[in-house]
Amino acid sequence: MGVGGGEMAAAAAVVEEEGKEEEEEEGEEGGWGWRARSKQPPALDQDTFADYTARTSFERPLLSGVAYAQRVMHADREAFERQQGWIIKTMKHEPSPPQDEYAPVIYSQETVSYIEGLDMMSGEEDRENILRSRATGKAVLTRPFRLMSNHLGVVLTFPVYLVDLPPDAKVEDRVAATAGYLGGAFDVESLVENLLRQLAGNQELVVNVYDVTNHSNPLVMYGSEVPLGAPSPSHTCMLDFGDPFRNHHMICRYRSEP
Ligand code: WA2
Repeated sequence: MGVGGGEMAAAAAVVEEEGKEEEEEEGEEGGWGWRARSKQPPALDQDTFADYTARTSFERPLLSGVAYAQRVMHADREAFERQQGWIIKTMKHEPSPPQDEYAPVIYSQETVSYIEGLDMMSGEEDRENILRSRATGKAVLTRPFRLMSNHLGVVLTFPVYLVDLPPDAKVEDRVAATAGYLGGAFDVESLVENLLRQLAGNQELVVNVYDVTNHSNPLVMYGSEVPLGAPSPSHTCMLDFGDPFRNHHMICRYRSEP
């Protein structure tokens, strides 16, 4: 079951498609960096992002919403805040204390507009994901954690670079070329609950989702802690959220008679 790869490919298409049409006449550099920097007025703004992501959300039915966070160095913070007209806040909604760098959300799909203006590096799981995505150039997934929606879920992060990098680019070159981060959340708790609500006789079904990246320490992503080797007949299937370094599976069974 491929729930992830296509999801983010579709999210990444937000970046790609913006670049495509004018790539021929404007030169080599692809992606969104050159466009965001070279257009006056900028080609991308919150309304364009919200409109495009809303129109393409059917491509990412499992993501609760996508957003773009910009990489801002501390030296550039004041100018950034003046230009935006707001102050970078932490994920606890407090003004951000000084940091080496920040990742404030500047564009968001309306479904996750509550993360607008927040420094996504102020949350441990989001921060680790941001650092890993820009160091590898790949889409990366967090471990399960409580999202700002207050539901258990995971976040998929995709780095955006200012220039095209070769696949074997050094980590420090990747970091230096980083423009920002495109990402979205899988709100697994509400996904499974909505699914179960639609199933006839949902009272009889028990669903558990685990992050089994470390097989000896499965992390609960949905459902209560129950032994993995279930006694009653069950069906197990793998889930693919788009990060090949993380493994997940889902176990479905009928609730055994008391
Ligand atoms: N998106 C939605 N809800 C969240 C969340 C998140 N992160 N983190 C906690 N709750 C803009 O990786 C960059 C999305 C973070 C991207």
